[in-house]
Amino acid sequence: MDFPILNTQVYGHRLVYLDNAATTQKPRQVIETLSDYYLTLNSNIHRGAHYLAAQATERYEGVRAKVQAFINARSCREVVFTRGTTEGINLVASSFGRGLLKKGDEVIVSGMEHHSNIVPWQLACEQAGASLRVIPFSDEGVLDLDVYRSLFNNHTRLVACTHVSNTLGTVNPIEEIVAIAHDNGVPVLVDGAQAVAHMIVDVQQLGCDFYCFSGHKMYSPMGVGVVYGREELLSQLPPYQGGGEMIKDVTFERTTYNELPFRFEAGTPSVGDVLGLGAAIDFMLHEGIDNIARHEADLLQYATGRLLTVPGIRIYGTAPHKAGVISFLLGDAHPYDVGTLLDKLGVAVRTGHHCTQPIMDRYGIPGTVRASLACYTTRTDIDALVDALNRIAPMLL
Ligand code: 7TS
Repeated sequence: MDFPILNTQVYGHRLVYLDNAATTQKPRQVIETLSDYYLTLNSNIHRGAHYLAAQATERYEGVRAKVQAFINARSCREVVFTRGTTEGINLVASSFGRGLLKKGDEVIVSGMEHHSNIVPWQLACEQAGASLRVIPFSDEGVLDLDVYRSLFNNHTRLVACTHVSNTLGTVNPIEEIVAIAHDNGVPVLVDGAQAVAHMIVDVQQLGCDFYCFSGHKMYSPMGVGVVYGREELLSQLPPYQGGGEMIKDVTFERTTYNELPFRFEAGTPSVGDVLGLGAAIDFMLHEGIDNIARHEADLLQYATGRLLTVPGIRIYGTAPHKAGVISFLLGDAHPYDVGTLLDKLGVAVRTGHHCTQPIMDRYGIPGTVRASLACYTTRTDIDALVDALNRIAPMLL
């Protein structure tokens, strides 16, 4: 593994990067793929008659096939490139809202969603005259599936739920959540932003209808993401954005739309970033997703145990099935103060509400300090975090 940025020095300390839920760092082969693209291949895709355009198109479509295999979609038609999870959920919410939501309908979301899996649904509901229902969760950060079951009625049109909480680390039982929704004839969108870098994601096994994720949280460049959409459902949705590439024929009277997945890819995509995503998938497959998952599970257990030795610490998110995200508070200290002091010691964490304000309201706290893991995180990094916390705790408690 070669992540050049991890050799950075911060205020005279070795960088200890524990903000992987915000974005992961990039391995050398991803960075080189991106620069090689601009050095040797740059051209627009799907339209040029020339050599470079043909090469770039082939490579771009090659990554689509790679993504299809990576998440086990049935066909490349089910893989739409976006700019990230946020754009992906907006795409589905906007198209689904216009196509399939009516006045009085209901959309179920969980109480632990990132704002990007709440606000697009609020916007869609507002337009349609529909409303949101919310699945509550326990103090440990586990969704209440009994309440979830009781939320369904004849007006329920869609369930939107995160695979892994970016704040609590909870891995939600998506297969069960999908099975319950499907028993009620309702499709499910899964926000996979925090899952794809950490576990094998098989959309057919999960059974979900939509699955959205960002490349930049799985070692790829920023600016690329994916919507998986089950073909039967995706083909029923109206286009999200209008423009080049998404059409078959345009006259001033009438436009016919392109086939899947191009119908949802208006305009010039971020070709270099898509190729970078392909390199990131190669990197993950080379490392072995199971190996990554095992490494992070071991580290999560180690980190949780060590953090609990720090005086005054409280961990938020203690579900039995967690990914490598640890949110905590130190006594009554403001999370921002803890984060700032950790930074001065070279330890990069995120502080605040992590774009999950309803979770903070649920616990009655302003925010947390969050350490999040990746495949390159080591026990030495965790020790550095714990040592730094032990140094700053006396200043804050
Ligand atoms: N959904 C989840 C669960 C997320 O964690 C994030 C980003 C998003 C959606 C949005 O992804 P984007 O790539 O479109 O921005 N989460 C975080 C985070 O936890 N810290 O910074 C960004």
